[in-house]
Amino acid sequence: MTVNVGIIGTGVMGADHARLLGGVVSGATVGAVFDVDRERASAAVASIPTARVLDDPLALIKDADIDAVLIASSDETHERFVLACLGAGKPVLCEKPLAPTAAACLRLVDAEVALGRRFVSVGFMRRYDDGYLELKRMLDGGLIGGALLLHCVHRNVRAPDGWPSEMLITASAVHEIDISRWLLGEEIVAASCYRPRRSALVAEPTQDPQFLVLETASGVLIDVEVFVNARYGYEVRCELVCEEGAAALDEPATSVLRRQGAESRGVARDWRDRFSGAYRAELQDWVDGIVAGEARGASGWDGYAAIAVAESCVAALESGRRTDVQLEARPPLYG
Ligand code: ISE
Repeated sequence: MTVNVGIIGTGVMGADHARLLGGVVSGATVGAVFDVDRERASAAVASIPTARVLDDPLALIKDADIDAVLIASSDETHERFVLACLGAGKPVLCEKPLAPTAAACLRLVDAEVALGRRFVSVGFMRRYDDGYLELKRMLDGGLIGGALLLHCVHRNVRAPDGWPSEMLITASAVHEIDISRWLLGEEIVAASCYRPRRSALVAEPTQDPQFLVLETASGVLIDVEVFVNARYGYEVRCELVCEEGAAALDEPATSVLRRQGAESRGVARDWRDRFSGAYRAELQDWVDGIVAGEARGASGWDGYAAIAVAESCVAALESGRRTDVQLEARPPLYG
């Protein structure tokens, strides 16, 4: 079976997914695309002969030739499109965030639960990164004892001027929120957010960098430095400190240059560069799951929980106080 995918939104991420689904991922093809900018949609599939450019995203979802849908449009459109996919009974991979608020995510979780099976996957691609997978194998294999602390760093080269301060949490640190829940296998129950001195290179009023402290149900402490105007490159670090050892992500494999008495290596420019393997593996697993009749990867529940924690971080940023995370009870559908 070849999975015929429809893509909604062909900006940076949607176009990259189209390239992978149209030529790299096995067992898939791109059947149709939609973007508010029709020319951008055409350009994204210029080398994919099977792809039609449609003018109506809801018609794309309902199209009888489309087996599954990938949503990479702007965040505020996600809820409507995911709901339409659920209505059509089609598997859907939605870029993060599943929806912009926890309340909206919960509506999607409820709609999926009412159908009695999982259709929704959320694009938390770090779960497919070799480094994170190895950390999880070490922890779950009991190699280094129980987890105590998790130190995380998330740096981008530059964010657009005027980025609201909460975007550092909802667009960037939300990846650390998801990967911590996945790695540690438990929920985050409270969040604090500190405001270090603002970088003088960043336009007001963005608070950049920020420092988050998250607490899990069993008491593991997670600290996250998020700095979206670090200028020098894109960097993600993660160190897990356990009772009998510590394990950290290594530098992704690159070459070292030795020249004029100095040694240097490249730094990724952005997340597509750093996580290219993870994006590919995520799409392949999504497609293989569709063929096998199951939804894989981060679930609708994971999408909801990540945004619920992010909302507590934003509240902590605004109030300066430690904030409890409000989570509903997890429905049995999500294990
Ligand atoms: C971006 O939107 C992403 O999703 C990247 O994975 C993340 O690292 C970056 O900070 C975000 O801005």
